[in-house]
Formats: sequence, C-alpha cells, structure tokens
Amino acid sequence: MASTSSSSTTHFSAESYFATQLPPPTLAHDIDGVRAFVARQRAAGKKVVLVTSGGTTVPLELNVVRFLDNFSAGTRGATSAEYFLKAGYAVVFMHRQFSLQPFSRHYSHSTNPFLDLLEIETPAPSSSVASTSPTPDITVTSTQRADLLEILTSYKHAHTSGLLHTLTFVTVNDYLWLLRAVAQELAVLKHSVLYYLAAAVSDFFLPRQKMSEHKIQSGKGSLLIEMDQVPKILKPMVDEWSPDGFVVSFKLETDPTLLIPKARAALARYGHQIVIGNDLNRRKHEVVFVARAAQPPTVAPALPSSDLPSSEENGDVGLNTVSWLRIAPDAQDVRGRPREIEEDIVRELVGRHQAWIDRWGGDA
Ligand code: 9Z3
Repeated sequence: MASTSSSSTTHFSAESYFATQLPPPTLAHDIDGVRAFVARQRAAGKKVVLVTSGGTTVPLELNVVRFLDNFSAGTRGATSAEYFLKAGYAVVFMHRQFSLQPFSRHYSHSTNPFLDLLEIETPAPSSSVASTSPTPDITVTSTQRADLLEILTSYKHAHTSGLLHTLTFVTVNDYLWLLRAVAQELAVLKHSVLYYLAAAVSDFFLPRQKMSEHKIQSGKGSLLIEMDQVPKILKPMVDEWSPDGFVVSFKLETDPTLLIPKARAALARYGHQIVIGNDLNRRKHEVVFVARAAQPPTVAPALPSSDLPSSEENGDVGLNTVSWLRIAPDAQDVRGRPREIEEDIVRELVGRHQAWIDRWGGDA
C-alpha cells in the first residue's frame, strides 16, 4: 500500500497507485483494439513503436471544472509518428485528445487552416440551360496541391494498410493506466518493440481520495492545493511490463545545465536504453541523446555534415554516451520546406533499435 510521508502527501509506488486510483472506463475496449493490432503486426513480422504524445491534465475536482495542464501541442509525437511509418514501423499513436496527429498536423487550424487551401470556382454560365446557375466547384490552391497530394497519399496509406493505431488520453491517470496496459500487450513483440515516450507527463497529481467532489468554491479566499508525486513508472515498465522492449524517454528542462545530469540520473534509476534531453526553447533544432555505454554502437548518422554536432561535446561520460543532434533553425529540405529534427531523431533511433534487435538474436 501507499506509505504516508511526514507531510500530508503520500508516496505512491506504481503498485500502490494502480491499487488506489480508478482505470478509465474505456480501458478494456482500448486494449482489445491494441491486442488485435499487435497480433496482426506480429504475424507480419513488423517492428512496432509506441509513440506517446501531448500533455496530460490533472483534474482538481471529481466533477471536473478546473484542471492543471501543460504547454505540449504534441508536435514531437505526431511528427515522429510519420517518420516511423516511413521507416516501415507499425505505430501505436497514444495521444492527448485534440493534440496534433500525424498527417493532419500539417493543416492545424491555428497555423495552416485547411479552408485557406481551397478555392471556389464558378464555371461560366451555360447558354443552353438559361434558367439554372452552374454549381460552384471546390479546388485546391495550385501552390498547395503537390504538398497536399503527398500528405494525403501517406495518410490514406497509413489507414488502408492498418499500420497506424490511435489511442487517446486526457488526464495523467488515463495516461498511466493506458501506458501500463499497452506495454503489457506490446511485450509479446520482445525486442522488436520500441517505446518513444514523448508525452509531457505531469510530475504531480491529486489522488481521487483527496479531490473535492464538486466545484471548489471561492468563498475561502486563496486556494491551496498540495499534490502528490506521480509514481515513476519507467522502472516497472523496464523490469516487469515489457522487459525486452527498447525504451526511449524524453527529458524536458528549461535550465540547460540540468539536461545531461537529469538524463543520466533517469537512465541510472530506471535502467532503460536512451533519454533524449531537450531544452524547452531549443527543442525544435537541438536535442541530446544520453544512452547507456554498454549499448551496441550506433549506425553512422546519415546527416549532412553541416548538421553534425561538434565532436568535442560528444563522447563518453562515465557509464553514458552523450551525443548532440542539431539542425540549423532555418534549415530547409530540397523542396524548400522547413526541415524537422524528428526526421533525424527517428533515423538515429531506427539504427539503434535495429542494433538492439540484432544483438539479441533478431526477433523482428
Ligand atoms: C518531451 O520532452 C517532448 O519532447 C516535448 C515536446 C513535450 C518537449 P511538443 O509536444 O513538445 O512538440 O510541443 N516530452 C517528455 C517530457 C516528460 O514529461 N518526461 C517525463 C520524465 O522525464 C516522462 S518520460 O519523467
């Protein structure tokens, strides 16, 4: 059971958390879907990645009116899922409801509204049917057509091929229950499963036993809430839920000096394979891979030499290898579109994951 500390907060282990907090009502149904997906991918000999993406909320009331949230839009996860599909993986995309999704992310309502891509074309009136006005047609703006066709083709393929399976969560509680159950299903894939944990997971939560049933009232003036720490679930994930999986977690910091020490501490504590560190303000063009040194050597990165990190910052630090990955903030691809660092992250991970599979005798 949960042990009580000196303050009024409780220290939850993963075990005590799941023994005291309720599963989301859709869990059993969600897991049936994952089980069928996994069986198909296993029969086809596919490598599978679980991508988690977006922020988690922490409700403050049982009849929830207010909740704590975080900034994540789900860009990292949605973008990476596309590159994993391109690399031949089957993808379980577990994301925060309404956060960005693979393919549709290119037409987000706030950055590139879909309606702005469309034109209304009114055909010239026909002289033979004088009384009826011709029905206008809808076309895609010519400058957008090539990009839309490419994205639409990949989108349709992901769906018709059955290689993309989507799950949603909202609260940190939904996320924890779903992650455990999905990992337990994916475990049958042994070394050919990759976990790419990019969701921004709250560190704190309010156990349901401490939540007010109804909307918190304002009569008492200020609001003081003491939250408990979310249990560290990477440890049971590595030790129990999916012990053969290749686990990559992300570490977000705003103080850049903490990035590598915190990443190293996470690896030492949880025993997984890689922590990718990212600074909030530089995350779109710079990340650092911190890995356990015992890991098989990485494949040669297929990056343009201008994008390679300077070698003096990379190397072994104690038990870990540290390698920076950077792209120029204004880098563009051959078609003049902004380059995405996720392309390089995924390429690097695909190589490291394959080396992991080979090292264990290849079960993909
Ligand atoms: C990250 O660090 C992601 O890269 C971002 C992506 C959340 C910064 P966006 O969605 O942002 O593209 O806007 N995610 C993981 C942070 C995290 O919560 N890690 C936890 C931890 O280290 C759980 S593995 O304990």
